[in-house]
Amino acid sequence: MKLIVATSNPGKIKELQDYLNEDKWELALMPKDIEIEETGQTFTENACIKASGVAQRLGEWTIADDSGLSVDALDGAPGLYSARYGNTDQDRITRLLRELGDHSHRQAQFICAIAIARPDGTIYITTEGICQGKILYQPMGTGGFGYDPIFYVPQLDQTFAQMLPEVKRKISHRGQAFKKLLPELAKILNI
Ligand code: ITT
Repeated sequence: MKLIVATSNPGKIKELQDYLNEDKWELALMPKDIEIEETGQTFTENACIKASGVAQRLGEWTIADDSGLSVDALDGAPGLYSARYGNTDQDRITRLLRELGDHSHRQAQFICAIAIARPDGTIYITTEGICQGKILYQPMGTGGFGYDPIFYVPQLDQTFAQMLPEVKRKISHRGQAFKKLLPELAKILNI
């Protein structure tokens, strides 16, 4: 069955494809000229806005991901504004490290909301996943994307950018969201 992947973030495209390739989906990227304004107050609302908007325009099942990094000592910033925190991944990391400075409390959470919309734009399901970690004082690792080089997971003694992709895939916020989603995806394939 055809499923449109409604994101223009190359890092997310890669990870979403990795999760979904295990199923029998015919994945397609959304056309580059579709722009959807993220006006929601939560990650889940924004994931729904993106999935629903793209599904309606294309008349196809659509999956969208809204995610971000919430830093305790910055009162949850950048949070919903994680993508709008700077122009490039490098800018966003530099700004976050500057604003956090040498604050000793470095706890942070990555949050991921996934929404799947039916071809008529109505929402079929949403799930959310969270991954706890700490913000390093400087980036480490070259893998992954976005804020991965500064997000350290104490249990594995590695940043997301130092992990093998399959390890990040299992433990990340996106991995937690997909764990809840997979049984539902199987149901859609049988509709
Ligand atoms: P789309 O809306 O087109 O999907 P986006 O990059 O604008 O792309 P979001 O609004 O959801 O997506 O913003 C998410 C931000 O959080 C963005 O800056 C990402 O790089 C970052 N982010 C999300 N998941 C991440 C992950 O697993 N590792 C590192 N950074 C991540």
